[in-house]
Amino acid sequence: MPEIPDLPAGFTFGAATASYQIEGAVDEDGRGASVWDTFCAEPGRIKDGTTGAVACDHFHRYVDDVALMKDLGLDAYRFSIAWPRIQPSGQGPANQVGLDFYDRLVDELLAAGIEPAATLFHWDLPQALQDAGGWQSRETAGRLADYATLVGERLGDRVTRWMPLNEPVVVTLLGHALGIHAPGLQLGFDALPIAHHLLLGHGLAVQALRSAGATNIGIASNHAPTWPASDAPEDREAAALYDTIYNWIFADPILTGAYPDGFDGFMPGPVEEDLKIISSPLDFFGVNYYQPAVVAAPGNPLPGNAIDEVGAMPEGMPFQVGQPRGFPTTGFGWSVVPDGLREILTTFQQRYGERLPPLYITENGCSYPDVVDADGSVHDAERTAYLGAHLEAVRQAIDAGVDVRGYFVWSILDNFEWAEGYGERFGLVHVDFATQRRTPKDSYRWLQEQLRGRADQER
Ligand code: GBH
Repeated sequence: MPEIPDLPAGFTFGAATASYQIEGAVDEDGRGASVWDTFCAEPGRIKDGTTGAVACDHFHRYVDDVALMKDLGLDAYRFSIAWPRIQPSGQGPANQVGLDFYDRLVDELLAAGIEPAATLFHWDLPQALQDAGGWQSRETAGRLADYATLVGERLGDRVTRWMPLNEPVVVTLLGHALGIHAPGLQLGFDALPIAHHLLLGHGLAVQALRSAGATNIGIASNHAPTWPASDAPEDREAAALYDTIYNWIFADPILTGAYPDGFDGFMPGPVEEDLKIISSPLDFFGVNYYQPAVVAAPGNPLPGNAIDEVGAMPEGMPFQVGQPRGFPTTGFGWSVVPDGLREILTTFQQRYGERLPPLYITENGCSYPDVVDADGSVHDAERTAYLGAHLEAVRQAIDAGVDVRGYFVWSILDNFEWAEGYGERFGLVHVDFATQRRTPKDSYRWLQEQLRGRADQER
């Protein structure tokens, strides 16, 4: 069994989820439709044909779920607020009953001694806003800010960390360039303006949250160290381009107020003015990490494990993307490369230096097919090893001088894994979706023991 490495006193241990992946109750308390309800209803979009209509039924079971988190010993819990519960048609006054759910959840967490960390947009855009152009429209950025004001006013006194956006790169790339996620558009490079509108929405929402009295504001942004498939100059060039598009067109404008060279020209609107908003100061920057990307020039060999996204890259792209070979893979087929986490954290430190606020790992985790034994136990030794190794990578980054303040496991519960449906299980707790029975896995027991050990030490 691995041990959690020594991490600074006050280091935050949390777990993360997202509304559409766990809540269910899609028609309750006035919730409007989201783009994911629509997407799931389209044949062929979700691997197993499922939807998030019930998911973990967390909307009704949040009290039990918070009890599981408390028992585990978490310091913090990152959840997302379903925008269509707060504004069923995407704009206008708050649906108070919709807000009530999060009010109850936040109070339950606080009573359990767990700090609530809220994401505002974890991909469930109100369908009415999509009908009006979604993230292709600049207006949507302003709508995010209005929504931020409503939740900030209601929950700003109790939520201890805020993230307006989850993974703008994934919304841009999978949602609008490749069409694997809602709203299922395949715009290729014409998706770049989506990135700008998301970033503008982020900046406006940061300002709106502050005006509403919320404090401690950041982002949860997906990042992948990007490795050329070979030393050939064309592979290095292709990798540098993908690195810019995947990582730096999102992080640079937020942290430096400028797009990487040459990208301003692809962005719509008064870009210089917008960048001032986009770079509104943050209290922390959250990195979601899963695995590095390996990139080759078109036509060159790409030695890597195939992943869906690779197959989905349209013809004529200036790069081919895979993931590193020679590493173990998760049940999902994702390469397990803990050192990639150390690498991306130190890259952030080197790239931004003094301008970098404290970092959090806002997501990291893995999916394996669970086997539930007759006695109800789930022996997920791979997950325990995965978490131990990634925490060790965090410690190495800290030793190298990076200010990392916390780590959130994805996820506390098995849940609706987007286009994969229920086939991929990321939880520390097994969910039997037929009965909604929750079973803590061995990795949960391991983490519980480790966190207890830490708490005793800090006493
Ligand atoms: C996160 O996304 C989400 O925030 C969360 O909702 C989700 O359940 C969780 O992770 C697990 O999937 O084509 O090079 O990007 C993760 C985003 C995007 C990371 C696809 C892995 C594959 C390689 N993922 N990516 S690449």
